Amino acid sequence: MKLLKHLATAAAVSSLVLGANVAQADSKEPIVIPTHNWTSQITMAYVIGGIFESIGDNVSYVPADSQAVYESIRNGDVTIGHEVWQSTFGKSFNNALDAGGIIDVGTHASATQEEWWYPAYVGDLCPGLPSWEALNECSDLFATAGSGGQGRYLDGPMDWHGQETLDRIEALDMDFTAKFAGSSGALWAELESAAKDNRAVVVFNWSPNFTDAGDGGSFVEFPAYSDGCKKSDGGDGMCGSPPAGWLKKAAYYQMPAKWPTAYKIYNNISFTKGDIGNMASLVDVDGMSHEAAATKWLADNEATWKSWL
Ligand code: TMO
Repeated sequence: MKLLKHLATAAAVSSLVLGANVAQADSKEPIVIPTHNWTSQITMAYVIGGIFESIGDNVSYVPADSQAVYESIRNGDVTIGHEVWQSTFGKSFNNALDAGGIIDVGTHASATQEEWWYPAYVGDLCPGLPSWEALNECSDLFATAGSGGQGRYLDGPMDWHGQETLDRIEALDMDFTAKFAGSSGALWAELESAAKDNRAVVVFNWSPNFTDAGDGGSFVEFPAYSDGCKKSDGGDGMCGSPPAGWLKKAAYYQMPAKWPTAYKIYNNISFTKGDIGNMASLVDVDGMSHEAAATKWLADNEATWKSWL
């Protein structure tokens, strides 16, 4: 009887405490943040890691495949996915959502575009651009040694698009071949080499990116995207990618229970087009390391990120 009363009191006290909303402290286990193969994502990993460390949490970084990572988040091997680009990763992310174990933590302020892209001077070489039909009529300008007389499109690394580009070229019956770049750096090296010779070039690119500033360039305009138009989604493949795609944040479903304060902050985090372009530019234009770029971004934007705490 006395024990029961005691228990009842303890329960009353603990419900009082819960009612007062005293938050559970974050786990000291590291929050695992993935790094992929493009600049803003890696810099942003260190920016977000720095924000979590500012509240006393621990973080670790793990290089991860940009498609397989959603399965790793679902399993808890990786805690967050902070740049889920609609066109390139939407399918892997949605598959993980359907399977369970991953949370959609909302979108960044920035919209995204991922598409075939050419530098501004190429518009003078092929005046019908940005239409894809005009590009196709100029295909011989884009031929390289080894492209068999067809135009050559330099796609991103294979883990980004798989067969999608080849499907599109075939569906639209284009006079182009695709080559996969070994890294995003190979895309920028090709742009630089082509510009030196005033040579026509078309590569995969995206926005926000460092190329939003500078000499400029444009995305090729393909037939409009609609849900399901890609071949891999069951469509005919005769379409471009979304002109204003979303950029989402993903998290392991146990993050809110295990790191409640970090999760609340993560929920508030929202980067703009300017923020993300800057994270890329500090590395790809200014030549900083990703870590140094993140440190600089945090120092220059304290008012922004402290408002998320
Ligand atoms: C996912 N990416 C930004 C490389 O298109």
